[in-house]
Parts: sequence; C-alpha cells; structure tokens
Amino acid sequence: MTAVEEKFSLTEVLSSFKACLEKENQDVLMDYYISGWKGLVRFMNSLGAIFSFVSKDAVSKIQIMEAFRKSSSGDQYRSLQSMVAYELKAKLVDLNKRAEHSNSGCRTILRLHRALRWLQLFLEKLRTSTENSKTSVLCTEAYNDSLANYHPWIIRKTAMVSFYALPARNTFFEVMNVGSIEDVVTMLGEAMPYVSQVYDITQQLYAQHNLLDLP
Ligand code: 1Q0
Repeated sequence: MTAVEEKFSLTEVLSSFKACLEKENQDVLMDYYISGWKGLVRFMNSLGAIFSFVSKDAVSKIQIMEAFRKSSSGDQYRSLQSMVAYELKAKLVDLNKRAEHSNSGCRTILRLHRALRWLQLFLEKLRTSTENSKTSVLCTEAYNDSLANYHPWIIRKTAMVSFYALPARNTFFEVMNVGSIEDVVTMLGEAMPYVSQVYDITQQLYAQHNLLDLP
C-alpha cells in the first residue's frame, strides 16, 4: 500500500463536499464536487467487484465532467451555477428528449446529484444504526427512497441483488478508515451537514431552472 492510499479515509472524501461550497455566494465548485465523487468511487471499488456496474457508470459521468472542465469552455464549468447558466444560454441542454446534447453537464450532474441523495440517506442510516443492523437493509431503504425512483426495473433488480453482497456494518466502519465506531459516528455527524448543504443548493438550483427531470 502506498503512503497516499494509507492516508485515504472517508473523512477526506467528505471534506471535498465541505470545500465545494464557496464562502461568499454559496456556489458549488465543480472541481471539489468531482473530487468528492472520485473518492466515493474508490470506496465503492474497495467493497468488491460486485459494484463495478455502479462504479463504471459513476466513472463515466465523472469523465464527462472532467472533459468539460478541460475543454476550451472549461471556465464556464467552474461551478454548478455557472454551468447551468452557460449551458442553458447556449442551448446545450436537451430538455425533453436526448438528442444532440445527450451528455450535457446539466443532465450528467443531475444523475450524480440524485446519487448524492442516496449517499446522504445511507450514511445517515449507518450513523444511527445499531450493532444488529443489516447494511443490505439500510442500503435498500436508502435506495428505494432515492435513486430507485429514476431507475428502470432491470437496474432496480440488479441493484437490489448486489446489495445482499454488501459487507457487514463493522467492515463498513473499518473500510472508512476513520477510527473507532464512535469516531465514525462523530465524523459523520460533523461532515454530513455539508453534504446536505451541497445537495440542497443543487436541488434548489435545478428546481429554479426546471431541470429536475432532464432526460
Ligand atoms: C456501497 C454500495 C454502493 C451502492 C450504490 C447504490 C446505487 C445503486 C445504483 C445503481 C446504478 C446502476 C448503474 C447505471 C445507472 C444509470 O442508468 C443511471 C442513470 O444514468 P443514465 O446516463 O443511464 O441516465 N445512473 C445513475 O443513477 C448514477 C448512479 C451513480 C451511483 C454512484 C454511487 C456511488 C456511491 C459510492 C458510495 C460508496 C460507499 C460510501 C460509503 C463508504 C463506506 C466505506
């Protein structure tokens, strides 16, 4: 294991979501948002190959956003707010049906945004869980209350089956690399409000521009 991998903990990943929020105007900064997701994908990969169908999709969405950031219009993608303003003004978003702008930044971030809601629900359940709680049940409940509403039957089915392969609660806490269970509970209690804030601001931004149902 390299020094960098050894240091890697969920605390650092969640701190990206804190760093996302620009102090003055509460803009959600894209680079930190992306780096938060990259960290989450690393955690998911460490849980085993069974989740590769999930991580592949997350990675492809991260790559779409990185490409926008590196493109000649990269500055327009500095924050979620500037991206929405730019793509809408330049008519770069397919609003009703996927067509020539099938992978716009707006629709790509919307998918990650919906997944962030799952993460929020799941980590909150984990934080308040007890020794006997089953991670597959916590994960299924969080999924049914969030992402499942946007997934077709076949994906829902595959997701549900894969949740049975989730490691036990203790393993989850260990993989987070934060410390004792008490440390994890404290860390989540401190970090999750920032994730919620990023979620709420994004939700409001998308609602304001009628972007919550982008195809
Ligand atoms: C921890 C177990 C992970 C469980 C993840 C639950 C979500 C299941 C989602 C199933 C997604 C299936 C793949 C394809 C979906 C796409 O069709 C869909 C829509 O996109 P599109 O382009 O077809 O319109 N994509 C999505 O909905 C985006 C899904 C991204 C999910 C990313 C989830 C990443 C989560 C990582 C968290 C790691 C664990 C955190 C806890 C750490 C504790 C050690």
